[in-house]
Amino acid sequence: MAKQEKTYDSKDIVILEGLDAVRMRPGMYIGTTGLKGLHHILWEIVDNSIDEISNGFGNKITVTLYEDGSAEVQDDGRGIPVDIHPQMGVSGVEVVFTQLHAGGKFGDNNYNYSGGLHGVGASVTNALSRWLDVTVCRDGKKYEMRFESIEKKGKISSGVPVKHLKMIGDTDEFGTKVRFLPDDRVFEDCTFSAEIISKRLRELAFLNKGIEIVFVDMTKTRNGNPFKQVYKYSGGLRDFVIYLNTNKNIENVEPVYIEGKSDLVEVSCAFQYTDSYTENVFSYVNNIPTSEGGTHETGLKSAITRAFNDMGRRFNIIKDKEQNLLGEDYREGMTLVLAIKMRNVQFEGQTKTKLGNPEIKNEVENIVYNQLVTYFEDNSNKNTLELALKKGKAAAKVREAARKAKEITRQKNSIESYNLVGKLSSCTGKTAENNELFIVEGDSAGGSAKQARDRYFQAILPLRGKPLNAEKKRLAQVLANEEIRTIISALGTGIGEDFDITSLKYHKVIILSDADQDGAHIRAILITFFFRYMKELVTNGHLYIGLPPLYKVQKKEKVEYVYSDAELPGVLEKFGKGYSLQRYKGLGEMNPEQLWQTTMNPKERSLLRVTVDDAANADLMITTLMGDNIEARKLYISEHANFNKEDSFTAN
Ligand code: TSJ
Repeated sequence: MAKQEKTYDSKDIVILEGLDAVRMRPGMYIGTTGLKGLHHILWEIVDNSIDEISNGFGNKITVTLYEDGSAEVQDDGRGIPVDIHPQMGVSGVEVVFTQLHAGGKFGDNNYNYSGGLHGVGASVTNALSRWLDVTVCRDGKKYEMRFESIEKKGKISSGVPVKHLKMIGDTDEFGTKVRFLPDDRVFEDCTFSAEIISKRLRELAFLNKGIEIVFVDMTKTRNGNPFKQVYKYSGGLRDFVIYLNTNKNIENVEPVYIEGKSDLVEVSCAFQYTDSYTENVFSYVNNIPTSEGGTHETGLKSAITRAFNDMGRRFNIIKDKEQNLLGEDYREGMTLVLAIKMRNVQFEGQTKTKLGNPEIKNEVENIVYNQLVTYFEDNSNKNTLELALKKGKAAAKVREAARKAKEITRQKNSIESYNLVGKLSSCTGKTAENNELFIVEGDSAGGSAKQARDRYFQAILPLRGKPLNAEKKRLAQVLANEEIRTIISALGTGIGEDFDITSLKYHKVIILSDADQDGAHIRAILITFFFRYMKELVTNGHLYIGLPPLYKVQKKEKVEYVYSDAELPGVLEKFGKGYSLQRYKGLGEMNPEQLWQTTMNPKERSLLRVTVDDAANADLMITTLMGDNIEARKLYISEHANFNKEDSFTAN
């Protein structure tokens, strides 16, 4: 924390201005005031407890949602310091909640690893809450403090101490408890999502081996008891990989697990082979997902490639005259998770989720390489090496064959010149940034969409059959599918190693399918394809889901479209008696004008952007929906009955 030499008199003013600035521009501190921002203020608090336990103090965190809309985080660490802070003249607790960036750094022995991208500290949570209560148990005593954001004469003062820190009794417990109510004057919707929270808590439990994380949702009861879930993984990333491969066919029973550290970095990683044809790599820095990868991931990949090639030669599985295999050969079918902890993180990339620190590549590479060599020198692990080499060789063979086949087809019938006549109705405008491609299920809806569109910037591609499920096929087979070829050709980007996002002709690619099971399946197939073979289309935020209405309610001239079952009762109530209700079973039932009005007109429509914030969960969902395990798929679909809006990897 920066040294501050304010006089006592000016202190209060400075503090209040600080927190009020957060309320004035919440976006600067938490990104958005939507669902993501709402959860961000919870993660700010959770991160503090994770740090405390990672530093060796305590082992359990409980997160609770209450019926009044508040959330609570409790840990069994040392408790926030309660003594008067020398420079500030107020208790440590007050400093933490009223000073921006005062995120738990009391001296140099306490690492603050989490916090990441917008690591702004607990004061931001306080600033954006109606009220916030803190309880600290420390050295035999229990303390309490309360903050509120109060409106006076039309002006809100944010996060003001209303009960100063007070010792309220004796205790033999240790720890910190923070409960807060997000401010509905700040957030569009103050309802926490149990799904978002439980997913992130599970991920944190995987990433922080051995920590017990309990999630209690008092707003949901089962047989009169609140919903409760305990996440605790003594295997850490080993357990994470097993979890990610839940619905896949695994090929080495025990994941390979590696841990090590240097002065600069702590590394852990785990991988396991499946019979899938794609690689799945997930990486984290200080518990933050790095979906764009970066230097740590590069180092890991070269360590694996080098170790496999070197050990393959040492055990004569790669013969002297044979060539080394490529990294991509070894990674086919591999689920790989990497997590590192380090200081002075530099994030870069489109979405600031790429690790930039150049020194980290070699650090990670050396640690992993040495450990892998040791691992494979052990005779009992030789099976895994043999499996890796066998799979790598098979993948290399296919790669070679595909390369040769491509050279031939390039000359004859390249994807780029694939015949689109009669399918794509392109738009006239030439600015890719403004252009939109609607991929529409079915010819009849496609026809309506063609009539309805604004032909200057909206292009329509109707899909006739079902596109091929890319999850179970290699690229070459995927490319044999006509629907897929049409899409690739329309986008202009090429595919696989030729993929070039800068040639994308439409910066919005919008999937428009019926709001039924079949439509959901087609949508899932398309998302899977883009996710597997055009990942940048997704990571750069170009992929969207169009949301057609489910109902039309009409009374005389008054018409309203309803987009979800949840909204329907409210709308009907508003109409009173004598309305007519139409349920749309498919896009085809709407005339062009209605389709334009409800689904295509940028001024009226709502789109869901497909994001991969949560790449690990997205992958699990895709393997659940598209993989071999039919029971798992049925269960998923029945639990997400209306997965129009509930896709775990879509958000606004
Ligand atoms: F940030 C916060 F206030 F919101 C918050 C902090 C919320 C929650 C739920 C827990 C915590 C927190 C802070 N848990 N544990 C700690 N630990 C400290 O702040 C702490 C304790 C002792 C010492 C020391 O040097 O003795 C240093 C620190 C940073």
